[in-house]
Amino acid sequence: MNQLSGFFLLCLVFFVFITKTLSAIEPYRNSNFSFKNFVEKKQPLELFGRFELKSIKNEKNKVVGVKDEMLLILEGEFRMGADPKEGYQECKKYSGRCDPKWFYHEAPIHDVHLSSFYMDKYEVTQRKFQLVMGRNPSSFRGDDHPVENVKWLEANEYCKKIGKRLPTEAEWEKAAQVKNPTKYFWGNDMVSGRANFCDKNCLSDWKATEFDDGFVNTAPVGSYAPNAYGLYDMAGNVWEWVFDWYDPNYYKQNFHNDPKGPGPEEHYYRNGERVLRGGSWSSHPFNLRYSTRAGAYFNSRYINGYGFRCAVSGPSLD
Ligand SMILES: [Ca+2]
Ligand SMILES: [Ca+2]
Repeated sequence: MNQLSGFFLLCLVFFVFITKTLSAIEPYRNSNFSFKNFVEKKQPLELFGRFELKSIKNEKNKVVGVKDEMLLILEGEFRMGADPKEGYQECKKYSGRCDPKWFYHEAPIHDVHLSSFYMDKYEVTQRKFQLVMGRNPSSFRGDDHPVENVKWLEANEYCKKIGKRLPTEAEWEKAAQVKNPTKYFWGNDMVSGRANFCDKNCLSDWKATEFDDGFVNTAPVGSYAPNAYGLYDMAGNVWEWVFDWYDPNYYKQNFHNDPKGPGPEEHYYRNGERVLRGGSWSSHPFNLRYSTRAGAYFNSRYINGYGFRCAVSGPSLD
C-alpha cells in the first residue's frame, strides 16, 4: 500500500513539473499574455522573430506602452479635414459616378491640437496578428502582408493585448497628412509607385489603368516609400480601422483638443459604424487622400480591405 501511495505521489510531482515547464516556455498561449508584461519580465526576444520590442516610459519612469516598430509624432496643432470640392473634383478625374455629397463629411477644415503619440510604422502584418491572436482571417496570404478581413473588435483587442490602442481619427489624419493642404501625402496628384490602390493590375471595373503600382491586391507592408514622418502605407494597401465612432457631422462640432470622436450614447451609435481611413488596394485613387473618411459596422469583416495599425500615447502623458 505504501509503495502504491509513493508511486501516485511521484506521478503527481511529475505532472505538476511538466505543466509548469510547458506554461513557462509557451507564454504566448496564455490568454492573459501581453507584450508589456513580456518585456518587463525580460523574456528572450527571439520568440518574436525580428520584431524590436522596447518599453515606452514617461518622465516618471512608468511603463506606458511598448515601442514595437513605432514612431513618435510630437505634440502640436494641425489642420484636419478638406474642402468637399477637392474630393469631388479628384473623384471626377477617375470616375464617371461621383456625388458631391460623398465629401461633405470632410468639412469643415478645423484646427486640432493633439498630445504626442506613437504610431506603428507599418500596418499590422499577418505574422504579428497570428502570433498575438492565434488566427489569421486574411484572404491574401503572406506573413509580411497586412492582415485583412479584420473586425474593428478584433483590431481593438489586438492593440490592447500588446499594451497599445487604436489611434483616434484625428491622430491617424495628423500622422497621414504631414502637411495640409496637399491632397496626398506626397503632393496634389496621384502618381504610380507611391501607394497600392486599384491600378491597371486590379481586377475591378473601376481600375485606374493609367497607373501601375505592381500589385493586384495587397502588397507586403513597406513596399513603397514612407511619408515624411517615416510611416508606411498611410495611403492605400488596406483601409485602417481607427478608434472613433463614425459620425458624418462630427467635424462641425469643432473639437480642438485631443478629439476622440462621438460618444456611443449619441444618435450615431444606432448604425454601429466605426471610422476607416486611407483607402485600400481596391480603392479609386481619390480615396487615398489623407482626408478621406469612411464608416463600417464595427462587427463586420467581410470586405478584404479592412486592416489597422496601433498607437500609444506619448511619453509626456501620465
Ligand atoms: Ca494595386
Ligand atoms: Ca493603409
